Amino acid sequence: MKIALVMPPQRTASNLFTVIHELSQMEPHLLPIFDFFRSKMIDFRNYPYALLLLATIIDKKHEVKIFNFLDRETKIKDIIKFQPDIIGFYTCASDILIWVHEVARSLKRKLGATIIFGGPFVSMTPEQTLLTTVCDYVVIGEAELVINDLINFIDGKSNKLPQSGVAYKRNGKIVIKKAIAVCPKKIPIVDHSFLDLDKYKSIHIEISRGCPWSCPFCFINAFKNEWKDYNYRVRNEDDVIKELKQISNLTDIEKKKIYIVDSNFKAGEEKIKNILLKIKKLEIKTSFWAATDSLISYEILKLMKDVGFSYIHIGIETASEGFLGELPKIPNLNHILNFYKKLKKLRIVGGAEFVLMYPQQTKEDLKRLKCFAFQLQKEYGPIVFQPHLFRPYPKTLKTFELIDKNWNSPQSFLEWGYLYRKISLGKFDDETNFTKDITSNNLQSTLKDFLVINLMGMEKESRLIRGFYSEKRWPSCNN
Ligand code: B12
Ligand code: SF4
Repeated sequence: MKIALVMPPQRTASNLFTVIHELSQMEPHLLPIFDFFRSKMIDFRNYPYALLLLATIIDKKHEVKIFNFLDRETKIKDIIKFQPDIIGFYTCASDILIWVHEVARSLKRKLGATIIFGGPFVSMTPEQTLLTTVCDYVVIGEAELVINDLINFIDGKSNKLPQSGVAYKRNGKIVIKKAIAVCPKKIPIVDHSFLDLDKYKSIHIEISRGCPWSCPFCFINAFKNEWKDYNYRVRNEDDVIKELKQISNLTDIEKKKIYIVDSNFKAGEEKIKNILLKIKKLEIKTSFWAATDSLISYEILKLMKDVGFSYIHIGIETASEGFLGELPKIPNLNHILNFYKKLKKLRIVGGAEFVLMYPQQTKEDLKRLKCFAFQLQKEYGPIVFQPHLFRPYPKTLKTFELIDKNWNSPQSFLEWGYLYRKISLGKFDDETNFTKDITSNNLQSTLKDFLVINLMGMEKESRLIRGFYSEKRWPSCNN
């Protein structure tokens, strides 16, 4: 069979707000000038890792092709030319759901192919997805244990559908078979030769899956609510090493950046430590990048530095007591200060991700967060601050709380897409503003302040834009 795997584009709509937002994150990837910068330096947003993994595990008797719309060169007509029997779409909680809805419908009409959706969003909304899209099968959760049995069934080579991790319609009813978390040994050594690696500056690799924490707004929380054995797992050491060696055989790895896609690259530190020690022995002179949490030890960070990590980011999320109380991963703000202190000592650039427009967040909270960031930048920079906008993910604790407070959650796949589009375009009304205190204008001004705080960090690093900022801008933070 011919199988097309489709990675949707980064987003479907933009306006002045999205440009301000991306500038504040130091990633103005929608600005055409950034395209040049991105293709030459940081194209980490382009790599369709989940689809490479799928292409690796799908039985070799099938012809599989990846259509990666993240790279902006791929066109719908390329899929039509391929004439696939099955089309699999990646989905996540963003406005790309609108794109997936439209493109799947149009391709179903033109080609009559079987449509499969997978990825974190549909894993939490299988029923709604089957009822409100042209999708024939939803793969719930991790695809490793499911995909080949499902394809065999569609191909008519087997009359049994997988017994877990899939949802479909039968005789007018929706059948949902709950997912099973894959054991680390079953996570494959991904075959990166499905892509022309010379075209990419950043290559993705996975070392662990899941997260030991369960922050109430995160997709991990939804996964843990849905299936009991969704735990933190570290991949087999030798598999990781083989995958890295494979990459260095395929391309000049020393000219690449390796982005570790793990949600939290740290826990089970012993296993991670062994992997790091083995990577160190490979003596690859490349730059690694990963997300962790503030509890990581100096010893591991030091080892990461020796291995070649140049950028490590954590979710600082907030600087306010109330929100902090919901996050066991951050015992208190001192842990965050200490984390960046350690990075500074090791000369590793830090990243800080946090959430704006979180339910019940106030203007006062925004101010506290800005001052905290300013202090961090001044003392421990360069740090790249990345403000994210709160989006309710289906089946998380936070979303259940909103529903309890009478929020009308979207009732279809497309409605979720429109909700996320409104948020990313900065359109905050009764449906999208969960703070009740912060307006779109407050938010924009906060984003601009974070751009300045980020530029302060660049100045520390490059001394290029001296004078652009002034501490006078932050009188209340200097007391
Ligand atoms: C790398 C990454 C990106 C990259 C690359 C795009 C991508 N989607 O891979 C970039 C930077 C572009 C990106 C952008 C965004 N991302 Co992102 N991203 C990640 C990250 C860190 C790793 C993804 C990954 O490769 N995981 C490893 C693979 C193996 O796991 P997986 O993707 O879940 O795939 C497995 C299954 O889901 C399934 N599967 C996946 N796809 C498919 C498709 C089919 C057909 C089938 C059958 C099965 C299947 O099989 C795979 C193997 O088991 C995850 C967090 C995480 N650790 O997963 C966030 C994450 C996926 N991103 C997220 C979000 C919200 C976004 C953005 C909307 C952010 C923004 N505001 O712009 C955009 C959306 C753009 C887009 N088109 O995807 C959320 C999604 C939440 C949710 N509930 O849906 C996550 C979970 C982060 C988080 N903590 O909230 N992202
Ligand atoms: S620590 Fe990060 S990845 Fe883990 S549950 Fe919290 S937000 Fe999600």
